[in-house]
Amino acid sequence: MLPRASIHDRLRSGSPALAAWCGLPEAAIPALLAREAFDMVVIDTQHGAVDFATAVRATALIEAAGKPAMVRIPVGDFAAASRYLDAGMSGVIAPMINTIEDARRFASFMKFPPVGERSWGPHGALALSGLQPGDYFQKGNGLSVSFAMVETREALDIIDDILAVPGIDGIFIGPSDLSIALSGGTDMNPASAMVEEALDHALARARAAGKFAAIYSATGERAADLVRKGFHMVSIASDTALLRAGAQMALKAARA
Ligand code: 3PY
Ligand code: MG
Repeated sequence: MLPRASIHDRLRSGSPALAAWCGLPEAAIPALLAREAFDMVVIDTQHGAVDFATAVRATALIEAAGKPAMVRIPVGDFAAASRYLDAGMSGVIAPMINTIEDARRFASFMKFPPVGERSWGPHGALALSGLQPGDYFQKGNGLSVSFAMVETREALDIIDDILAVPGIDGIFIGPSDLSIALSGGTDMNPASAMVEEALDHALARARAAGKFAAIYSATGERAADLVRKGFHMVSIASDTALLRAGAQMALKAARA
């Protein structure tokens, strides 16, 4: 198989990337979704039930389909970011980045010196990239993307500072948590007018900084709106949601 384009090149290609989102603890699921027309697959270890070994198995299977594997780490678990990069993941999404210090700590585990302090040990990444160790060290920082999640008022207030942190490649909006924050804890509506305004602002700031803007969407229809707005990457639903929607559709047809 020909080596695939780097994730940076894919995100800069001008054609928005659509990501699958997996939280079930079974590597065969992301492996299957990687064979559909998604551009990449995200493993969610914040709200999903996937352990490290399962995510590593999934990484090899997603890469075997010629797609980049990405992960969302649990809140504050920045050391996990380096471990997933070592395993060969191409991108990490860190939730609840609410201070400059959060963004700096995340970037430090994502990038080798001099940008960050990532420790050497990319065993899976060498096998999957086919690069020699010295080459991987030189190119490594450009082979992976670091997405800082913007999903609170605090993050919105300092969005330009987060985007300016060396080693942060972009922002990833969490519209559900953002809706809870912007409503003062009274509502969960990822498509509210307040969220809409906030995500337009965040997208514009990311573009002005020359960095990537990504966002989660619950449905394909909503993903189409977000693609039209100009997000570089939009994730769609989740393995659980797709499974439930498929089951409900089939049952409805059977009972009609
Ligand atoms: C959010 O919408 O808050 C997310 O974190 C998306 O998964
Ligand atoms: Mg969230």
